[in-house]
Amino acid sequence: MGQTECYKILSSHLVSGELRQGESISIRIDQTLTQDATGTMAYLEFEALGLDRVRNELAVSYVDHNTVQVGFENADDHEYLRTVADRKGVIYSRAGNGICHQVHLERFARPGKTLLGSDSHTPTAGGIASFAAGAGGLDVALAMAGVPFSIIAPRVVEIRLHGHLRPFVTAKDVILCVLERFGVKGNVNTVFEYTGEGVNTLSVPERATIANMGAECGVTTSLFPSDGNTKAFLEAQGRGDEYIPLYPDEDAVYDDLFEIDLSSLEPLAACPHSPGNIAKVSDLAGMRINQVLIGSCTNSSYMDLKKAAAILKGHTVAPTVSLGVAPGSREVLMMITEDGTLETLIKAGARILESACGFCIGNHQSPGTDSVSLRTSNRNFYARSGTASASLYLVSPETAAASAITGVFTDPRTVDADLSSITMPRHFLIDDSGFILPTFSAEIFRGPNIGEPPRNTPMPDSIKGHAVIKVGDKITTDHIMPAGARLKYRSNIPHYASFVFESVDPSFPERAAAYRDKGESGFIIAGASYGQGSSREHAAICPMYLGIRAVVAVSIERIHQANLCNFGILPLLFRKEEDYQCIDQGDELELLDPAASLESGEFTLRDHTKGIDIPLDLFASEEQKRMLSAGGRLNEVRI
Ligand code: MIC
Ligand code: SF4
Repeated sequence: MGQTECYKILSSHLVSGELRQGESISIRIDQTLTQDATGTMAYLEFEALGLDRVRNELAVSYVDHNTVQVGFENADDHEYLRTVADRKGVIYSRAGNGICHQVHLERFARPGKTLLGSDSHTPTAGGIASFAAGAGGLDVALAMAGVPFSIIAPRVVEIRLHGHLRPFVTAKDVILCVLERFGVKGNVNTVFEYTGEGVNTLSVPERATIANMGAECGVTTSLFPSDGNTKAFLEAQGRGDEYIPLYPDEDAVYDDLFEIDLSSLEPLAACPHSPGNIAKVSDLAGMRINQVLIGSCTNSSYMDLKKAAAILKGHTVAPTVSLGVAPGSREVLMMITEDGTLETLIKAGARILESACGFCIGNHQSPGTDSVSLRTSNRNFYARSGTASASLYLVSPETAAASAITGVFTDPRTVDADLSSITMPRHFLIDDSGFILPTFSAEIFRGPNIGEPPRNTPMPDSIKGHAVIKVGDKITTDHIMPAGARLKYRSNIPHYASFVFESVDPSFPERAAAYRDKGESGFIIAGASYGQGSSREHAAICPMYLGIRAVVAVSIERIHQANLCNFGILPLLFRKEEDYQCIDQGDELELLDPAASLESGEFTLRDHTKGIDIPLDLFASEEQKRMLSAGGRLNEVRI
C-alpha cells in the first residue's frame, strides 16, 4: 500500500511507537522556532532543563509579536531572548526582521524536515513540504533539548485541487473554502494533504497561505508536495541546494477526500466571530467598512502586497477608511521599497506598519466602537482586535484593497486592474543581517518582569472544590488568556493571571484565587472545542496558578490538551455529552479516588450540589498520565 507524504516524513523521523493511525508515536524534531510572546517562557523552561546548548539541527528565536514597547517590559524581554539565544546556540531574528512564519519560510524551512514551533501557525511551512506543527513552549523547549515530540499518528485527508484560480480569486479563498467544509472544530489529529493538478498552479507563498490557516480547522498540520514550484522558490531564495522532491505515492490511501475545483471558486470572507463562518464577498458587497488591514503571517508576502498595490494604484483610500499595511518581513519591505510598490501604497494613503504581528494580535490598530474591519489575517475571534464591539471579516489582499478604495465591501472582480503579470520573482532580495548568530558567550539578561517558570504540585489525593466557571462551545485561548494590551505580561505569571477570562468573566481570577487560598481545587466546565486557536501555554499556566486542577469539557483541542497535561491540569471529557447541562457554575464538585482514576482513565465527578455522579474520561496518553501525576512535565522530565 502506497504512503502519503505525511507518513513518509513521519516514518523517516519515527523514534518510538507504531506508525498506525490513532497510535501514540514520537518523532525526531529537526528544526524549532519560537516567537517572543511564547518564547520567554520557552527559554526559561529550556534553562530549567540545565543544558548548555540546544541539541536540535536548527533553532531560531523570532521577535515579532511584542514589538509595540509601551513600558519597559517588551524591550527587557527582547534582551533576555537575545542573550539566552546567544548563550544556548539559537539564531536570533531581531525585531523588524519580520513575522516568524513568513521569515522561516523564506530562509529556513525545508522539504522533508520536521519543524516544531511555539506558535499555532507553524504549519505555514507545510507550504514548502515541511512537517511543521505548533506546540506549547515547554514542548518546544524539550525539542530543543533533543527530546522527541509525541503526537497521535494522524488521519490524513486528501484535498485534491483541480483547475486554476480565476483572476482576483486567491489562495485565501481556497483555505476559506476548506474552512467552510471542515469548520473550526472536530479535526484534531488530522493532517490535510493537498494533491491534484491544481497544486501545480500555486506558488510556495500561496501554498503557505493555505497551510497557515489549516490551523484554524485545528489540524496538526497541512502539507503540499515538494515539486518544481518548491524548487523555484528555494532557488529564488538562494537555497536551491536544499531542494528534494517529495510526493505521496500514486496509490497512497487517504482517510477522506475533499475535491475543490479552483476554477469555480469566488472571493470569500470569514465573518464575525469565527474563521469558520464563511460567506461570499458578493453577498456582503455594499456593507460600509471602517478599517482595512493587510498583513499577518497569512497574507503579507511580496506578491500579496504587489497585488494589493496594483489595485490601489491611482486611487486614494476612501475618507471613511483607515488602511494599514504590514509587510511580512524585512525582505518583503526591502523588495517593495526597491520596485516602487511602497510608493504606490503610500500615495494611495496606506499607513505603513512595522513588519510584525501587530494588528493581528490586537497589539495596536484596534478598530473603533461598532466598526467593521476587513483584515487579511487568520483569526477574527471575539475581542481579539482589542475592540469587543467591532466586527472583523477575514479576506484576501485583493478584496481588502478593492474595499479600501470604495469604503464598502467590494468584490475585487469588479475593479479595473490587471494582476496577471504579478508572479513569483526569480530572485528574492536576500539580506540575512536581521539574524544574529550565537557566540555562546553572552551574560543572560533578566529584567524585573521575568520570573521563574511556574510549576504545579503533584496531583493531590483528594480533588475537591467548585466549578469556578462554566463556558460554552468554541472557547478560544484568546478568551482564556487575552493578548493585545495584556501581552506584555507574558513573562510575569502572577500579574498576567489577573486577566484570565477577561472578556468572558472578569471576576474569574478573584473567585478562583479565593477558592485556591482556602485549599480547594478549581474546575473549569466547558463545551465543545475548548482551547481552540493559539498555542499559548499561558492558557494553562495562568489557570494553574489560580488553582485550577481540572478542565471538564465536551471536547478539547490538541495543543491546549497538551499544554494542560504539561502543567498538571487534568483534561477530562464528558462520557455522555448531555451531562454538560447538569453542572452549573458554583456547584461543589469532587473527583472520586483520583489516583486510581488516573491509572484507569475513567473518572467519576460527584456534583455535591446536585447530588449526582457524572462519568468522565481522561483525555491523555500514558506519558501524559505520568506528567499529570507529577504535577506537570517539568517535575518529571529527565534529560
Ligand atoms: C496567535 O495568532 O494567536 C498567536 C499570538 O500567534 C499565538 C501565540 C501566542 O499566543 O503567543 C499562536 O497562534 O499560537
Ligand atoms: Fe503573528 Fe497573527 Fe500570525 Fe499569530 S496569527 S503569528 S499573531 S501574525
